[in-house]
Amino acid sequence: MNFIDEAFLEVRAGNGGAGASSFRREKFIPFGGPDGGDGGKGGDIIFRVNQNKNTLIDFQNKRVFIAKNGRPGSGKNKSGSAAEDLILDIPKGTVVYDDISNDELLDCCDANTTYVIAKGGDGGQGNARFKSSTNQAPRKFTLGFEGEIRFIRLELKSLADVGLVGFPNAGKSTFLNKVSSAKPKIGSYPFTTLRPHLGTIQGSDSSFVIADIPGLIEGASEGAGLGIKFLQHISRTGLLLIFVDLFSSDDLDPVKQIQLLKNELSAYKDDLTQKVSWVVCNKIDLIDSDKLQFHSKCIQDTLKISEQDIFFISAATGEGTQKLLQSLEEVISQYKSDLA
Ligand SMILES: Nc1nc2c(ncn2[C@@H]2O[C@H](COP(=O)(O)OP(=O)(O)OP(=O)(O)O)[C@@H](O)[C@H]2O)c(=O)[nH]1
Ligand SMILES: [Mg+2]
Repeated sequence: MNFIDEAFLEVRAGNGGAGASSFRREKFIPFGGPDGGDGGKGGDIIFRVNQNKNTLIDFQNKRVFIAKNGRPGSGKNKSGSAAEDLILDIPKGTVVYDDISNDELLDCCDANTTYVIAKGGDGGQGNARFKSSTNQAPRKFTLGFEGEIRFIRLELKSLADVGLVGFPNAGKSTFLNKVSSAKPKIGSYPFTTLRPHLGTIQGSDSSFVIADIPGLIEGASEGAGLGIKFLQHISRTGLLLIFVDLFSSDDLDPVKQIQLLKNELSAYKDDLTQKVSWVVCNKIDLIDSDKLQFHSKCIQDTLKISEQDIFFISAATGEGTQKLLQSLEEVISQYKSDLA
């Protein structure tokens, strides 16, 4: 299935039905009086957060959604029936924007919640409502109100706690495969990962979710490689892991990788360098301990990153991953309790 994380829609709620203008006409009852009923309400357009959906693909082809109008009122004081609401299922983590003002309207974090995004118009009043002591036979009635029309942009942002960022081939997917039951594809070629993958880690006391996104390269913020649009999936994580390939070529040494990745993160609209981030140096199984010490010192001295924020692992063998996961569990549960 295709993974679609942005959609543009037009939603049109139903109009209210008109009120009726009618008079009671029965044998032997002269001057029966007005008996026009009210119109029914137009259907609302409702977003329902559906746990089982994980893409906005439903909105890729069909973009205009129109709810039905309310039925008009009729004689004998009969009200018109209200139209059914039109319910649209969206995945958890969808953020809803007004596409004209760009205002954020909703952040749909809770499953099974419903939100009225466009309200149906109320029905008009029938002439029975306008009867008064001075006007016993009013013909007046009102039309129904128009339903709301909105232009909407949907953005799906994964609800992960930890985000992985790194150059292609740094080993992000290998790590997620090793530590969770998620199975993103692994490959020795760049851009193996083409869409975000989420994996749940069961720690000793709590669980947390890690998001693996496609690799970043220099100039991604200007569209190089797969660009930086996937950063939306890590924009609300509590922490980022900057994945570094210790075995890459000299012109892309660990310090250079971190610098370039941070440039791209800062170019994203929310400036993701403001987030807490740790450096994860991967592929320790491929280098000797002198080289490892050397890289560790360079990262600390050049980038002023403290030793406790740097982790050395081998995603392939699993070495060092337990220590990293324990530290993640601690900091994420602290972060969540601060938010609560
Ligand atoms: N020796 C060794 N190889 C590793 C390690 N981690 C990953 N690899 C290899 O590095 C290559 C890239 O790994 P991936 O996990 O696909 O890298 P990625 O960061 O997800 O790459 P993209 O999806 O392209 O961004 C694969 O051939 C892996 O087998 C490691 O710790 N040690
Ligand atoms: Mg990958």
